[in-house]
Amino acid sequence: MNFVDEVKIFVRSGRGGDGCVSFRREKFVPRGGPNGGDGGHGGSVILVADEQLQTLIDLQYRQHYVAERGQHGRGKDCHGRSGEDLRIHVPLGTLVREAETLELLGDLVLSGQELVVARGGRGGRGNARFATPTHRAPRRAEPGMPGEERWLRLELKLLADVGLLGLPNAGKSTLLGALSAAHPKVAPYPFTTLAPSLGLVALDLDRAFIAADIPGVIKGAHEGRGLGLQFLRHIERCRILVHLIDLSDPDHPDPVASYRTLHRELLAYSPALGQKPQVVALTKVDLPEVQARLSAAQAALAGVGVTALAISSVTREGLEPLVTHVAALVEQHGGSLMAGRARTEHGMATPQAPARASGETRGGPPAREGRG
Ligand SMILES: Nc1nc2c(ncn2[C@@H]2O[C@H](COP(=O)(O)OP(=O)(O)OP(=O)(O)O)[C@@H](O)[C@H]2O)c(=O)[nH]1
Ligand SMILES: [Mg+2]
Repeated sequence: MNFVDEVKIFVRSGRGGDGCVSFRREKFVPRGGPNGGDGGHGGSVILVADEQLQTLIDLQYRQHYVAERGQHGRGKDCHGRSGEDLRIHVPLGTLVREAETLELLGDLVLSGQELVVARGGRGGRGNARFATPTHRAPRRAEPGMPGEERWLRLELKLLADVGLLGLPNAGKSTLLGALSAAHPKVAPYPFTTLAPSLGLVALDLDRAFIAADIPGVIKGAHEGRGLGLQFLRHIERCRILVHLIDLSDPDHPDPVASYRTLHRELLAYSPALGQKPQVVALTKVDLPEVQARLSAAQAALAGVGVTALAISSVTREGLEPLVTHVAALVEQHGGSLMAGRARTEHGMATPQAPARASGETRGGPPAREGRG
């Protein structure tokens, strides 16, 4: 699979170059004085959020990142060259932790945002710096400071406002395809989606939100059944969840039971996720068998306090009310519909890109990952 959302890497910054002890020696210039140059500073290791990347896959293939050291100072007041900083590109939404303690060092959420994870050592001062009117021939210079090194754990949590949730085959990917320009793979068998993808859902020219399609969740997923619950991490940042229920699913005829199953899995993963506002939608209402069971299902769900909308991604029935409702909830819960637009303007979530790059489908050609 080409979608990687957790990696461990080692970073080390460069040490600083040593300062130099040297004296000017020239014909006709007696006691020329100290001229030892400073050492250069060591390069730092810096993580950069890059909107072109969708996964951490590049970092899985290379684990060690070592920045250049600073050069030593030399005589004749020559300062050593500073080491180059080493920049590591990571996708937006990458959480950076100290590998051992799991202490959070940073969260890279804005395009171009940088985080210094290992600071380069300072270069030592040469003896020219230590000359004073009373001590004119110092024989003292500083050594360069060592660099820092540490193991980091990087964890990708996609940035989306809305998460699509449901049993396998509920119609999540089809809905994302109908609402955005994304083209997630759709097929009439469970677990078509193997990795999350994003799509930008535009309300009008100025307002949009980002929706995430994740693999289906089944009963017992918290014990590892199906694809497990690991993908739920990608909807942890969502403000709103859209829970899709398919009334034509022969294995899950009872919508209340389906609703409860998923809700229990959410709670098993994280109570916070279980408490996120949910919009429930009954899918595939273009099918006659669904239509026949629609009002009974809505009544049953209302009985447990759930208002269920009815939608069809094929005929687009109910899609507009769904989007308007979800957008209003995103704003009510502190989200900004402008943010979605800002992110497109910066090229993020160009709707097709994540779907293409994340290689979310089974059996498709392996998606190639490139670094911008
Ligand atoms: N008639 C009809 N079929 C639909 C609709 N939405 C989805 N389907 C079909 O339902 C099947 C499953 O759709 P997907 O979008 O792949 O479902 P999913 O929830 O993403 O499934 P997983 O990724 O496996 O969890 C496909 O055969 C779709 O064509 C709909 O609104 N109407
Ligand atoms: Mg899918």
